[in-house]
Amino acid sequence: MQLTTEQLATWKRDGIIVVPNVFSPEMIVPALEEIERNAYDGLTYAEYQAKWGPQPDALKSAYEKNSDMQRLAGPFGKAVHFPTGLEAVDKLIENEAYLAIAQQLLDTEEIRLGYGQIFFREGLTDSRHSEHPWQGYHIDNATNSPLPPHPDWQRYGYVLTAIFPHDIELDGAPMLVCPGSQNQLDKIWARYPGRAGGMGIPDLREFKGELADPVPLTAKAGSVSFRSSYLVHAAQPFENKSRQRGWMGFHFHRADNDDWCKTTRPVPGWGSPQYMKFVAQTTPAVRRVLGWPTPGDAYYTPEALARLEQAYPGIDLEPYRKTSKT
Ligand SMILES: O=C(O)CCC(=O)C(=O)O
Repeated sequence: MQLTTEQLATWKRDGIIVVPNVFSPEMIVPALEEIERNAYDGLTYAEYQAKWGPQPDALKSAYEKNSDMQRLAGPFGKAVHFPTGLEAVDKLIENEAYLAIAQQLLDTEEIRLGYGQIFFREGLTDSRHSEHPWQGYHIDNATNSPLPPHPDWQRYGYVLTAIFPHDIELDGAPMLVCPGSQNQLDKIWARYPGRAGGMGIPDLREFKGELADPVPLTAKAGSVSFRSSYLVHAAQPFENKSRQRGWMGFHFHRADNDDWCKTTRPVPGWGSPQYMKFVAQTTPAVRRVLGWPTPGDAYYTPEALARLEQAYPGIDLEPYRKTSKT
């Protein structure tokens, strides 16, 4: 999918774009079902609301048994980090149109995955926001980078993507973002120098007239938001408590930033069964994003291919065989 000149100009100016129709309903609907059942202890959203809506106290004591980290994926969240083991969710990264957009924004064909995560909030249980509307503004760079934001945000920042499996409306707690702030961090840094890769603003009102006013990140199912890791944003409460708001996020960086783009999250390591299963079944394009040499690379000798076959049972090595140099 080729971005238009206008989309590229918006990216450069705002540090965020929402691209519609990147994912078809055939890809999104099964992913949403998996995300809901993962979030609600096997229930759909409708079943969860019917069961727990009438008993808020019991709901609170039930979901509070789940750790904060698990709750990133919903009140009863289980799988959180990529590869989640949820088949339709993990497969979202195989959409080549989606990867092509990340490549264009990072201005290189060699992109790498820093991290992937389900992020899910819902009205009955949500408290993942600040008390006042001027609080909570921050950048997310520290999730994958210990280096402070650099003035050249396109070269050294990374891209956080959010794949929307359902519509996000104004009353469903859309994220609030300050467009253009990725390019204005010097003003904040002068007053509130961040720690390592991170930066937070105690009171957004201090930057009135300097940073753009926050705008809500509403979106349609199947669209994807791409934002700079330097973009200032915050969470807001649900206006309508009968809403859920979820996405699958993948964070991409340039391969030549890979040395310092390491996630702080406890991801399933490359030797974990779910990682190995995913890698065995995915596409060469995704393996490349995970750091495998591209098909055609000198790595893929017949001997190396035989070893890969043993290491990743069931893997289709045809794309590597066809182009391997003997
Ligand atoms: O939930 C939101 O809208 C914002 C979340 C957030 O600030 C973050 O993920 O860093």
